[in-house]
Parts: sequence; C-alpha cells; structure tokens
Amino acid sequence: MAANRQPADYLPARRNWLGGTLSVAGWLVLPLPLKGLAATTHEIVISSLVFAPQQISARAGDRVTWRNDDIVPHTATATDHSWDTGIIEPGQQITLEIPAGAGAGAGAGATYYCLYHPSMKGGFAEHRYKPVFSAGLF
Ligand SMILES: [Cu+2]
Repeated sequence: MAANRQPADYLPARRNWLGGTLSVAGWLVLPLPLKGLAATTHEIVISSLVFAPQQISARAGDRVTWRNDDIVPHTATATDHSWDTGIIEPGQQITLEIPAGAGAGAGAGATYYCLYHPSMKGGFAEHRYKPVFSAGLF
C-alpha cells in the first residue's frame, strides 16, 4: 500500500529543485544581457577629406574616436552645433563619450560635418542616438 503522502512531504524537495534551477539560470542567463549592453568604442578614420565609416551605429554609453590621418586639421561638429570635437590636428585623435542618458532621436545632432570642409559629412545611423557629447574628452 502506497504511503498516504501529505503535500508537506515533497514540498521542501520541490522548493529545493526550483531554487537550484533559478540559481543556475541566474548564472547562465544574467551575464548575457549585460554583455549585450557593454559599451563599444567606434573608430572613425579621417583620410582624404572623408570620414570612414561615414555612418556608425552607436548607442548611449558608447565612445567614438575620430583619428585624423590627413595632413590638415579637421573637426567633427554636430549639424545643430550641439556637440563638437574641437580641432583634430593631423596625426591626432579625439574620443568623445555618448552619455549613458543620451536620448534617441533623428535630430540634426545625429549628423555632423567638418567646420573647415563642410562637404565632409558623417552621421549616426540605425539607432540614431543624438550624441550629447559634453566635455567627454579622453
Ligand atoms: Cu576637415
């Protein structure tokens, strides 16, 4: 005759099993979204009066480096003048950070140009985070 088991007889075992599963799931699953949110540094090379790549897909918290391989100075200046790298001398590079709280938007701040050579243009495609580059120089 089977024992007349009460719910309390197997409840603790069940709780342990669930607890163990949640604990393992926490280890396996939690780091993945965090890894996906890791900040990226995007490098833009300026050469022959061209920003390359011309469009980048950046997110809030990312860093953007402009490296000037030309023999003349350049800038990366927001079309709406909301941010600016300042003058990037030949052979120099400047890195700016998009603040973690920067909002997404397709505003004029998502495109930029060179103050000295206005035909040089670049922008932030896809996510189109308006890069509110403050004084984040590195
Ligand atoms: Cu220029």
